[in-house]
Amino acid sequence: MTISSSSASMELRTTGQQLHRRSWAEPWKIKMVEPITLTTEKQRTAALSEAGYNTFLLRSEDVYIDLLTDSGTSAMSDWQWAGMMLGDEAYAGSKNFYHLEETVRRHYGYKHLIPVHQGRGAEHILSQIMIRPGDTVPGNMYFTTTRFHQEHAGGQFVDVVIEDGHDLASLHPFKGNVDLDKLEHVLKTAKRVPYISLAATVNMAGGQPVSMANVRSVREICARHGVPVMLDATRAVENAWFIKCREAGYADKSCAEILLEFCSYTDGCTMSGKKDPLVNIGGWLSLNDDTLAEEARNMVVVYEGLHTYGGMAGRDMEAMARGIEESVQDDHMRARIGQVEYLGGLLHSAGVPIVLPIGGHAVYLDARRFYPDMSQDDFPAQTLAAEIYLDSGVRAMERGIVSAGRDSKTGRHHYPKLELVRLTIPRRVYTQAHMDVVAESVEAVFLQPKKPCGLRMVYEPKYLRFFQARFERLGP
Ligand code: PM9
Repeated sequence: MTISSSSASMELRTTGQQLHRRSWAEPWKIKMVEPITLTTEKQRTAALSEAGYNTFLLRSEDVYIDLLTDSGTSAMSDWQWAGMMLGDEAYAGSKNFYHLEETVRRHYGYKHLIPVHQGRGAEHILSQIMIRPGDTVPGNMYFTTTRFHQEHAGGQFVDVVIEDGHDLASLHPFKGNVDLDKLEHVLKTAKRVPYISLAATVNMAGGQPVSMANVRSVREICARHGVPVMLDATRAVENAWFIKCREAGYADKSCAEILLEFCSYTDGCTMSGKKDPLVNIGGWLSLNDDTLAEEARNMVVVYEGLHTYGGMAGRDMEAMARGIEESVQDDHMRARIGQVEYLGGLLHSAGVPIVLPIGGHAVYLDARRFYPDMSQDDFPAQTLAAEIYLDSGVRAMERGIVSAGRDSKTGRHHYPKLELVRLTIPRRVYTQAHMDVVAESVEAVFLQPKKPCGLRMVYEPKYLRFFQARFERLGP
């Protein structure tokens, strides 16, 4: 197994046996543009202060290059936009629903499709129908909304990711893998485990993938214990690309084939259509079990909408069906992950501390190494995201102690090992030149001679605090 995956350039052996570097390019050209403007430092200082030093609270018109998230920020293709015009906006039984159902079955392989407005809608329904108070839900590292819904339903999340997933120095090619011993232990000792929550890729570990060998073993172990495997398939196509590039025996398979095999080891999935499937809104819950699917359909009408639209317009379902077809193309994935690697490569060669291997949807900065003297209680990653915005108008996202929130029982902060800032790349939106600008800004912040003192939280919302918390600067 090698760590090399798609790189910003590939090597071709010519007839003269000389090695020449050849670049890849995106498999699309630009038909419509959206202007963005660079603000002054004075404007950014005012905007950040008004936003309480939380990049989620900035107005997008005050942002130059928006790397807050890859969620719902993709550019749709002309084929997807054409599909929008074919929206069948019937309340019940829209033909776009049946197209989406058929597409999800063909590419993800699950029997039942319950549409929802976005990923957390699916997490809510899954948690409510499967988790009982006192249950334990093992997972390969927490995700904010996923853990929230598990705990809200009375469950307790237990992290069973391999130790490498928490280790910034590890170059393990599949840092998202489940530690099979930890999983066995939970399955043997917990009172009741409703399912294992398996994410591919693992967002909070740095967009790190899970290997096919690992999901196969997870399946075998869970089957022995009679416990279903529920996949967070939000970025499972990106995961498939990493398997193709890094796992023996998969180089000649397509992303689509790998995705289908991966999902075949799981019993259902939650999906935020705002990521891999290349749309601005939408999601679904898939289940193979008929009884569970019936329960989910009963519930979706209460919280999302009828079971043939689940909060989406017909045109949104059509755009998502078409987005899925485009997302599983190898050429798309090569360029998508190639762009993330391009940015990561620039930063790494400039000596900026990032999570390695470079992940699927984002480059993650190690905030502790930007500010080695800052206590985690002073929010280093939140501070770093604010400093990057001040420097250049680039918007990033905190993925450290603020995102980790508080223990629902003790009320104390969770102290995650990883204190990261995420530079998340929207799909098909920015060019390589934008990535150059981002890298220069982050490097400038890394080299700043005068370091900030950190932040103090002055408003903390009850749930998922990272979205709306407000801060003030410590020190001058
Ligand atoms: N992820 C992200 O920026 C959206 C905002 S942060 C909560 O990474 C996974 C792996 C996600 C995810 C959202 C959801 C929830 C579930 N699983 O945002 O509700 O990365 O569509 O999906 C964000 P929705």
